[in-house]
Amino acid sequence: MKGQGVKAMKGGVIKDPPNYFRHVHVPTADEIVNKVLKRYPKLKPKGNRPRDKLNLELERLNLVYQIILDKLKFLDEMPKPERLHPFYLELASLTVPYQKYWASVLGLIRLREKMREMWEDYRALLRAAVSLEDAARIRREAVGRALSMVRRSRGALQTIRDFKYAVASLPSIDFTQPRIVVAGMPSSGKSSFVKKVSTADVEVASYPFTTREVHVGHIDIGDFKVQVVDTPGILDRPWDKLNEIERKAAAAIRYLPSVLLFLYDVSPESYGIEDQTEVLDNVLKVVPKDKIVIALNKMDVAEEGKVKLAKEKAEELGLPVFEISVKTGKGLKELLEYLIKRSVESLAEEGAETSG
Ligand SMILES: Nc1nc2c(ncn2[C@@H]2O[C@H](COP(=O)(O)OP(=O)(O)O)[C@@H](O)[C@H]2O)c(=O)[nH]1
Ligand SMILES: [Mg+2]
Repeated sequence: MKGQGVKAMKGGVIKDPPNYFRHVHVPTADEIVNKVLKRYPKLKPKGNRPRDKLNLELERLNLVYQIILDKLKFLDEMPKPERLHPFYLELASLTVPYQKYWASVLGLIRLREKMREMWEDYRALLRAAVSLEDAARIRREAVGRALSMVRRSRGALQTIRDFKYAVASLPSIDFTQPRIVVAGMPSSGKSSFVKKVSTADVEVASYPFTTREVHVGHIDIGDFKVQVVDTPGILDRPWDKLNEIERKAAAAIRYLPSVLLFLYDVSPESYGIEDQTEVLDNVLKVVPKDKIVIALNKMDVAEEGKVKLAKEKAEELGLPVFEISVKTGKGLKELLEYLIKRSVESLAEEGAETSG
């Protein structure tokens, strides 16, 4: 080993894996082969002397190996799984198991090393060639072997590409900063809440296996940048109606919240409180109870009976309850202060756990 390829294994936790992966280009095998086949025939001898023709063979050899090794440079940017938060590993693994991703990276790093050695060997052979025919034969063999190695890497490259796209399509979450996750039935006011309390632009991302958009907002408060994350179409369906993959995707939500806000919609048009409580039960399946906070939303048009039922449920569970209206702003300040305080405390506890 010449110390190359080791770079990929170094480095700390990657803060924004989707963004990181979006900016690395992972070529397909065809892309590499086609680039070689396109550039390689364009080389012409500098003159007509036998020496020029011999040089041409050397240049051809070098060009082919340079193109391939250059295309494989991305390997140095591929993070080992330990550098990705389990939230990303678990979700991306629903597309490509992260072990398979990493095995492919390591396999290609070994192949690249082998290729460098081959390049050196063939260069030496070419310099020692006894005739032009001999040189051409060596060059053909060197190029043929290199290209067939690339073709055999098709699967490994595709695996890495699939993993890359799987991570790149996930929402950007900074796990070193507090996260407030918002759950509740459709139309309970989740997106409205995220938009209302966020100071900066709200980013739109996708969450796997739902067609709906996830909104991620931010609240800057001195030392911290609190993230507010919407969860549409994930925990709001009955658990037994989810397929296995959706269930795993829903379970990965457990990594997200420093604190989870569950919204009850208490307006006349809302779903029944019992149906909404089923969604809360789903939340309780994946998120620890001590991270959950309840708010009754749409108090500006509240239906008394619903308020009573929802409050009873929260009290029965021993969870904190707030009464708010995202529309008028009523109760939002108190709730937000509480959520921020709790999320910062919870982050400190996470830190204590991971640093032992
Ligand atoms: N009256 C009233 N309407 C609200 C309130 N909060 C949200 N809404 C409305 O409820 C509807 C659904 O809100 P939305 O944020 O899209 O819910 P989501 O499906 O949980 O993301 C929208 O028409 C909102 O304007 C509220 O406090 N009072
Ligand atoms: Mg929404």
